[in-house]
Amino acid sequence: MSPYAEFASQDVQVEWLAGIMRGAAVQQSKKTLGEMAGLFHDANALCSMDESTVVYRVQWTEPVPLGTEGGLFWGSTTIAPGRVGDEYFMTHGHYHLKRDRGEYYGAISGKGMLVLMDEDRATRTEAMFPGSLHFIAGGNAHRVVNTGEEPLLFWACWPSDAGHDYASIKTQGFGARVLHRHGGPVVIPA
Ligand code: PAN
Ligand code: ZN
Repeated sequence: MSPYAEFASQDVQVEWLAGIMRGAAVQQSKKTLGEMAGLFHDANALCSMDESTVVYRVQWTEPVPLGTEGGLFWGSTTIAPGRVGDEYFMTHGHYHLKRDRGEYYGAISGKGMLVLMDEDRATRTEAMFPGSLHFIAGGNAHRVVNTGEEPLLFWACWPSDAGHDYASIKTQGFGARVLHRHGGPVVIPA
């Protein structure tokens, strides 16, 4: 049987502008400040904050089993506004386990930066704003930073066999951080 046959019976609806997915197949997760310890550079600032604060939420659907070659996953991410010290709320960030797998991000509301890092740690950013579309080429670690005062919402589409390598980011970080300086975001080499 085709690995895609089951998808015909899935029933997922989206509210595009709200980033909400509905249906039995929809999965969701959230990441709190406590779960992100070690990712922000100012550990003291983090200590003085409520560790149950939700930094971002993700909803997604996996119409084929994780690891299936040729399928696609679809989801939304909403990052709350906020900072840990001078560092904006952001996603954990990851490489794909299968390094050559790419991804699309498309921003709906809010503003921020997509931080991209290749395997030589060369790091660059792309501005995210309502309507911005981002092709993340294979081999690039990706993280989104909310530099605004509203939630930052984007949709994403990624290959079902991409997988997520969080450990490399946890241990080595990105080659740059986006920090609040002189009233706005500045990209600082790390
Ligand atoms: C996205 C991300 C999502 C959350 O769906 O998984 O924005 O970011 P982290 O996975 O870094 O916590 C994606 O890039 N999928 O591959
Ligand atoms: Zn990804």
